[in-house]
Amino acid sequence: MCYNLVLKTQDSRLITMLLNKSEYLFKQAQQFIPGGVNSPARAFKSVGGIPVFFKKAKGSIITDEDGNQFIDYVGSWGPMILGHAFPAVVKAVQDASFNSTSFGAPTELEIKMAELVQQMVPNVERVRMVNSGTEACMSAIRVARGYTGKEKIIKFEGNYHGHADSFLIQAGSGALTLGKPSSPGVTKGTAKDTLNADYNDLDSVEKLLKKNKGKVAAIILEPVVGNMGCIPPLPGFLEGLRKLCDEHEAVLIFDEVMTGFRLARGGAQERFDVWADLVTFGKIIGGGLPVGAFGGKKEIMDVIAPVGPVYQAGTLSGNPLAMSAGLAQLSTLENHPEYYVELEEKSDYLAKGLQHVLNQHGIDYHMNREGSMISIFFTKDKVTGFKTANTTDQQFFRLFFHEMLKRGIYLPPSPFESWFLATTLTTAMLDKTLEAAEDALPIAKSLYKK
Ligand code: KE4
Repeated sequence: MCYNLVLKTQDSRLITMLLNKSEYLFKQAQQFIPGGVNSPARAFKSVGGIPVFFKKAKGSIITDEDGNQFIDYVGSWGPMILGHAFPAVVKAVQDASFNSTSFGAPTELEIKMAELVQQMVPNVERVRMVNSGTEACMSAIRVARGYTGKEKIIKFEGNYHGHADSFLIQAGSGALTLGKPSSPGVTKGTAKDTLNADYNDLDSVEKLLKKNKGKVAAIILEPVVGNMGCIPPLPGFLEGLRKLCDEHEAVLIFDEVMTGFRLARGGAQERFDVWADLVTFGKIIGGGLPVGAFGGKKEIMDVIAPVGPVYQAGTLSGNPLAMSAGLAQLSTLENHPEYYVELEEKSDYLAKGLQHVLNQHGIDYHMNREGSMISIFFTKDKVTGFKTANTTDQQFFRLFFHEMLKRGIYLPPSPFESWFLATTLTTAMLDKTLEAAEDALPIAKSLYKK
């Protein structure tokens, strides 16, 4: 259904434009919201065109405002591991909402959530709920600074830990997508305490540690990167960071906002058997509602108010609605370990199918997959870090993205984002995705301008 829009122009001529609803809504949105979006990652800036406005979703099918349906590989950027509108999550939110949506006071639900997180991730001896991954990560580095009395942090170029000032220096995700990995507005005073190493390069970390001897409070990383596109750790990388943190008395922080409860019930820590000092969570832990969390060793976490002097707070932290949604999702994952086996099989099926299609069409590509996180980089290089991720052909990605969108496949609108699979993807949906790729790739090739 096209959406008739009557626009008034300065000379009072009326222009009737046949626009689809997303185009109309995008024009409307830009009159009230910067860039028409509440997060730049949704703006389609790197792929061009109009961001699709969605009105509903169920399982792995998402429906836009014109009623067009898509197979969803964004999944709200990770939370929807059980698919959209998962019945137990919906019921939990409905039931909780009748008892008020927030008290600003402690509830039993928060204890249940903390207990379940500890059960699934055993080295989280203490955990604090917050409202986003950004809050979780910024709180974790404050705790590390408060605990060690040191000021510098080491992060990795192209890793994204949310939009707190300390992280917006050579960041990934939307910052990288927009070609602005370092943001104006971050003061020199802040930036000087953020050191950037190269992902999968232990030497670059050791150099920074030696150059800043005794000054590094923490090393924070995505144990499997999703925000440069999916980039897994090379063998020994995580183990090497663990060793360096022990040697230099720095806090090792795994940002598992994406990987937590996705790569295994115990996240990347369990999958790679490398255990950080602090871990941050988001996305899946909230079942799609605004929840973040950070936790780890009691000795470290007890520096936080009201136990210790490091201040951290939040009006809506641990609110009953978000806790109910998160508990419904996490307990389903905890009680159904077979879901992780199923996700692995579906991801392997999709990856192998895509590789077959890409090879058939003689496309230069490198595919990274870790569990249900997948990315295709259109490059001859093996993508293991920021530099090689940036060799991806962004024009070809743009063409591929839109040809897939036309065929009802909704991929993350950026070459620097991971695809996320859900348990609700059926073989038929995976096959439809492969058929779409079969059509889309030669067309993208034909449209590509060298
Ligand atoms: P939020 O503040 O967006 O909840 O979480 C920040 C964050 C922290 N750490 C990791 C590893 C993350 O992936 C994120 C957020 N991820 C992006 C997607 N790449 C969120 C999408 C967006 O910004 O709209």
